Amino acid sequence: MAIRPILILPDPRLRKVAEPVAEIDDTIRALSVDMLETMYDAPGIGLAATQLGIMKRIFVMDCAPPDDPPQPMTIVNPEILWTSEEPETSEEGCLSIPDVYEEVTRHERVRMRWLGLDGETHEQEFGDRWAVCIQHELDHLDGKLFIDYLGPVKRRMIVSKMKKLKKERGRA
Ligand code: GNR
Ligand code: NI
Repeated sequence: MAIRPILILPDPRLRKVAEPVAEIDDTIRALSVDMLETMYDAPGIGLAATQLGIMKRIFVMDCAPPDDPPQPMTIVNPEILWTSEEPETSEEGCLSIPDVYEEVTRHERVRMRWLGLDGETHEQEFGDRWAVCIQHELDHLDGKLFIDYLGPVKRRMIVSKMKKLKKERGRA
């Protein structure tokens, strides 16, 4: 098990489209363990392989409320089958854009099909934070970030801030 470094914006790898996973093997199982460990350490409620520079369609999430037992999930080759008409706006953050939080409007509920680590196809409807997290992570697998939903002025300000942060971290 290992905590792996998370890519920070701007990084061209965060803009790449990830490739489907051909089969669940030991490499994928080991990656899933590292991704969950990295996510909990951060801490975050989700993490896409793209954020570790691995261009595979896999993400992990645990959106259980803080006082509830953990509910880690590993999602491989996700497909959105249905989204609710109702929009829902909530504040989002991203481990690849540290300390930036902005309101984003997404679908309130989603129905997703995915491949589990058990090798089985799963299908389930999600709401609340799970629905937000799924849409955020799926965007990562397609090279999208939540700042893409903001206006150009705000987006450019955030990119400048992250360039500065990376420079400071590099010097430290
Ligand atoms: O930890 C995270 N919190 C979060 C809060 C609101 C909406 C989305 C997220 S996902 C984020 C972790 C992350 O960057 N996943 O890609
Ligand atoms: Ni993110």
